Amino acid sequence: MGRLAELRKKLLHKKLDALLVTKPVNRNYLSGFTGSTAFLVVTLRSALFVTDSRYTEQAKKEINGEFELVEIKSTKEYYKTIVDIVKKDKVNVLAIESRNLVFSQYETLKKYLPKKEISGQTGLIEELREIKTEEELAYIRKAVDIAEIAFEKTLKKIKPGISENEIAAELEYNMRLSGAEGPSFPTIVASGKRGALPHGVASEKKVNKGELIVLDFGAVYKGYCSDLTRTVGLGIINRLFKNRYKVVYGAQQKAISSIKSGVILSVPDKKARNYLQKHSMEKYFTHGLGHGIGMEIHENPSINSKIKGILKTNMVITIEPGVYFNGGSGIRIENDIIVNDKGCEILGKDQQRLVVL
Ligand SMILES: [Mn+2]
Repeated sequence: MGRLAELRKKLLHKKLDALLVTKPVNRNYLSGFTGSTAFLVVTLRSALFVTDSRYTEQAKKEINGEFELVEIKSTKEYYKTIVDIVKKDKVNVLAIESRNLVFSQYETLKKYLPKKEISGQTGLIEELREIKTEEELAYIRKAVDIAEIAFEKTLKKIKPGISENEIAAELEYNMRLSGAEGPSFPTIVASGKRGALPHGVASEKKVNKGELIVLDFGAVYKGYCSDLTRTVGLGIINRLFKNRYKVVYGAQQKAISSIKSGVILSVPDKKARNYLQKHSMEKYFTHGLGHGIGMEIHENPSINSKIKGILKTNMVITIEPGVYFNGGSGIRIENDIIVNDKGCEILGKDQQRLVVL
């Protein structure tokens, strides 16, 4: 079944007559359009792709044939297009993406459609996006490969006295050279004590001998993200750090070995947490184990101990246990995982050995 048909099935099931799509990645997912300004109206019968003259040519090339292209010249026409299709297709309940419609737009919609129900929805298209097609999986695998190649190149440049910012710049430059459209998010390089900040974006701090360096980075390829975290040592690394690293790796492996289609979503997080607990490190693991990746760097499903639902074939998730010692150091190891019927496919290199530069 095509994406539009899947969405209509959901609309019917929820007794919604139409959906106004305003979230850019969802618009791209359904229509194929990669530009920055457009919206979709999907009713049970019609599918409109609405944009202005700046994007008409691009849309003609990109959007799939199920959509009718409508060019508008003003904001007023934006609302008129919606009102017209609501009338034509006898829409009573118009769903909106409540996290992606500005309040003033909602108020204007209400004004134009006083007798219609406007239903705020979240996750309609996001739920479809949880399960990837073979094509999407291929893009994600490539996005991981690009990030790995760039990381290997960057390792050669890491020396005492260079700054975290320089390392991040090198890594992002290398990802671009290896075929990335850009980084999936601002690269994290957190060395020494800064490693205790789980999301310590790169700073002016210089890296020193004896420190662990946490690098969290990813590439975008054909609109799909990768997300990897590597912890490396510089100079001589003390036994305490090495032992902690082993425990984090062990926790990652415990979690990964539990992954299989049909498994309850909260299981991998619990496995990792139990393993850390055995080594008295559980209290230093202060975030969820992972998250879905795809067109967005964080998408469904979340992977934590409270989440409901099950793992399904062709979901793509990160597994990233981390421990953070305030005033000390941080260690995180992250790989990307494709769920399948037999278990899973691990993307990115195995991190058993702590790389010491
Ligand atoms: Mn991540």
